[in-house]
Amino acid sequence: MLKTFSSAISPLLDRRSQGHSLPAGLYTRQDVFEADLDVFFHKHWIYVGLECDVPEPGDAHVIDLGSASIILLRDDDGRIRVFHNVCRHRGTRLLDSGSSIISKLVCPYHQWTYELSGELAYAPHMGTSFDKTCRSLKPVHFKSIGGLIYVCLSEAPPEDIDALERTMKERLAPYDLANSKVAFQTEIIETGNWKLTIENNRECYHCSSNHPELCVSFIDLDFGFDPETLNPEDREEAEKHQALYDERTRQWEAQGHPSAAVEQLVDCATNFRTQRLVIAGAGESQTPDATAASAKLMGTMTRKDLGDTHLWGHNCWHHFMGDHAVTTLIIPLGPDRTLVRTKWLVHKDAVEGRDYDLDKLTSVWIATNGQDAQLVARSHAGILDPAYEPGPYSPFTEGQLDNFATWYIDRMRANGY
Ligand code: 3BY
Ligand code: FES
Ligand code: FE
Repeated sequence: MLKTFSSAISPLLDRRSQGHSLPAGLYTRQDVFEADLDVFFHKHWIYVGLECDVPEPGDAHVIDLGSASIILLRDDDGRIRVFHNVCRHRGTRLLDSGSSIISKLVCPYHQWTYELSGELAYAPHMGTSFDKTCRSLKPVHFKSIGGLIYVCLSEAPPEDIDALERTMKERLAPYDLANSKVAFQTEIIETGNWKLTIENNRECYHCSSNHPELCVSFIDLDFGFDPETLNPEDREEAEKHQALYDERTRQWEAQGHPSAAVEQLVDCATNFRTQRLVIAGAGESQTPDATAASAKLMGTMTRKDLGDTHLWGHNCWHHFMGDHAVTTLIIPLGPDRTLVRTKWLVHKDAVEGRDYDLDKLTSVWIATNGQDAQLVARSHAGILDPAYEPGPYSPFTEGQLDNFATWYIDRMRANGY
């Protein structure tokens, strides 16, 4: 059945009230989903994968982004390239979604054949006057930021990715992500809107009652910071955490490890935040007992006690620790369907069974992702109910959700909605 909408998107944006979750339609409507894909996944910088997804020349990795599809590959000279997955003859998709190994890019339709540099090498039956040079694959704007691949499908990508690049190049260098390997990866399809997935990730209000495994190693800094309603025990706990953060951050910074928070949250196109987080308990890693899962540390790291370099953007969150990293990206598939792709990285020479135990490495975030998927589904289901009305964010633990909603509305406006 054809669905029509009585109102355009703009009145819904108008209805957003500061400090509150979004009007239902912004989470649930098909036209908003399509606008979101266009604005936030085609016109903004998004994180799509890693240099180490394509470690060798000829490795290719296709990422579908709504109606668009891109190919991340390593060319014969070892350089990373990103192309639109669209044949320059009649537009056919060149490669299927996922990873493959190729020596050339051959279109299955009429065999137009491209070098890994994107140049068209072979186009049968096009005549002698046909100029192949203007039919190379279309490149996609991309940046490798310390081994994380960010792309922007727009012709004029936002320039304020610079702040992210500057900050993270330095912070990520010791992890040498380009020389890590993907030890494990999962894909979950959450039955909820992508903005609920992001909102869920930006608060830990829900952590203590939903994430027993994560809470062993994760200290929520926002925990109960409401001075009026905190009972003395919680207040003491909160003050202890704050003191711990202050002390560790000062020590790490003094030792040359950038740790203080850097963020670009509102009044910007590229939304990110990073901070070196303190790991609880044994203090080494997000594992069941907070000790390192991999005996071989990441990159040039020599210490396991440098906490968790946390980074998030509007379609991703990452945790970089001494022994491993966990990196997650999301791609909206529908108003109520969101792909959540998580990768666990270890040093490229780390050997499973010898240097690390896969279950110890992955179990905390496998459990956490499963719990979050259920929360997002429940949240979306409730928002579909006619009884839903936008509710108030906690000023103490949900400030980042308010920032995200504000940024979302601003960026929709900036893009003509
Ligand atoms: O950003 C994260 O990964 C954490 C874990 C749970 C909620 N969030 C603050
Ligand atoms: Fe690709 Fe014809 S569409 S060769
Ligand atoms: Fe969670």
